[in-house]
Amino acid sequence: MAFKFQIHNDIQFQRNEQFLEKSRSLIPAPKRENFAGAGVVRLIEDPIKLERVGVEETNENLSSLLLGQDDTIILDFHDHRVGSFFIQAESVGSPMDAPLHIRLRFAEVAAELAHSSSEYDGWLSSSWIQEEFLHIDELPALITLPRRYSFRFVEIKVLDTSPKWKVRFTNPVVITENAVSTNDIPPLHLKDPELEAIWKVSVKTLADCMTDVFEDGPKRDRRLWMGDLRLQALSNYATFHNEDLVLRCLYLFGAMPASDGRISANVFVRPKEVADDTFLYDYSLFFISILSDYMNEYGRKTVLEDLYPAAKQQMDLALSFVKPEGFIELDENYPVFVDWSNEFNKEACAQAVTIYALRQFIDLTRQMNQDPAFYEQMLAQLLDYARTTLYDAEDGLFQTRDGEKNIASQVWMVLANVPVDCEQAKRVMENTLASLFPVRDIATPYMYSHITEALFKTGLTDAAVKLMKDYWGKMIELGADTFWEAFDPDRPDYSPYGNPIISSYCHAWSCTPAYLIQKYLVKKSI
Ligand code: RAM
Repeated sequence: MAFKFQIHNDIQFQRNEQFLEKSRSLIPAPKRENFAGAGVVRLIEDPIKLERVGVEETNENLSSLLLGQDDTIILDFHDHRVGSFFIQAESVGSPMDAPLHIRLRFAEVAAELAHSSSEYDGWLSSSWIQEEFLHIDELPALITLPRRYSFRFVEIKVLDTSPKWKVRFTNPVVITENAVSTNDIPPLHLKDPELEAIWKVSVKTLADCMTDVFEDGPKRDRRLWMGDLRLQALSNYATFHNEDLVLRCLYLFGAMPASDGRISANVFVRPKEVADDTFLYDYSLFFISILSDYMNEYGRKTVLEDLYPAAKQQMDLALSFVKPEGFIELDENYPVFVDWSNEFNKEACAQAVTIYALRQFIDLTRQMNQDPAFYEQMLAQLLDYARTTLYDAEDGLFQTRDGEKNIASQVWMVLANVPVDCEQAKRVMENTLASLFPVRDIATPYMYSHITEALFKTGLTDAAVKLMKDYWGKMIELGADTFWEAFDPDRPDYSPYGNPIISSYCHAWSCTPAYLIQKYLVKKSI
């Protein structure tokens, strides 16, 4: 894990109040749903589940359980939920001569409950751990908590009552408030039940990451990231068709670039809209891609007119990194993300992502009736360098300037249409399968998405479907109700943060099978 926190206290941000006003006007009305009927379960060893931790029903009736010091119950809400948790508590026995003291833990997967927060020593703030300690002076009471939680399981441990009385819990309920509900769209029936299950979990993942913005993860980060938004918006066009939420997010990013024009990698919306002082080269460029995808979907000229200047600024800044020979050299204040792994050289990816966004930008420039000549010339230069210096005709693979050939470079070159034609693109991916597969040391669905799309795009459908099943299908086998932020099939227990208690098991950038299945499998068979 090589994430470096960026802290730039000296950077000033612009604030376009008109755009912010527009973004506020697009906040969706939350859809409230109540979920009761949680079962009581216990943790068991289950060799096929994540970290070998599964659950089994205890067949106990919650209201018949009287709990005293050190007693614990685990409630199972049967699926992933994002919302507020409520439960009734009452004292049973002698008068309540001391407060009730409890600990609550919320877990998206059972494995989280097998760890204790005291073991956590990772680089992300421990404050994300979904654990609360409560003193309750008077019972009966309806226990409510101030935060929104992301979970399937709730563990309640009674730290103390008193020897004179015990506590009884009844009526646990979750109230969820997402922008969409999975009931809004009809189920997709596919001949292949494994793909159908993958589609369903993707849609659930996407829905649970749609609140008043497209969040990256409802458990952790809980903010709008550009890289995640691009994939969420594409998946949303294939499912919920929530135009307003995409627009809201575009206007949020467009409203708050830094004073040098760069759009930040993520923004916060509470208590008020603030752009984070984190900048990623590819994420800034994806503002163009998201706008372009939006225009392809809805074609609203007024939106383009509003946001084109910010898109142009991202492209102009990116092009300032092009060296006279035609390659891109970034500086460390503006790193390219591509994936969490730093085990591979990302230089060729930066070249490809620039070409990818530049093609879209030229198209937007034409839609604005402006002259794209300068950008076309830059595209020709970047393409020429990629097709000659970065392409090794001997083995039909792209390389970095120091000769490294990695999967991510091939994938992004193919997605950016760098190969001269479809046949060459297909050969690049065939060569990738033959000499660079299997994927190693990549642990994000984000990169796996792009690999899968490059295989689909070049017509290698069987390989794409296999990868989707081996990756997303494997998460389901391990117990996923929603797809995870990080997963390495070679090391299923791997957490980028050293402990699953902080990992996000419902993460936006993993929702892409909803998009990929629709675009490359469903549409094709019509
Ligand atoms: C993490 C989050 C987010 C992602 C960034 C780069 O903090 O998982 O989704 O976009 O990384």
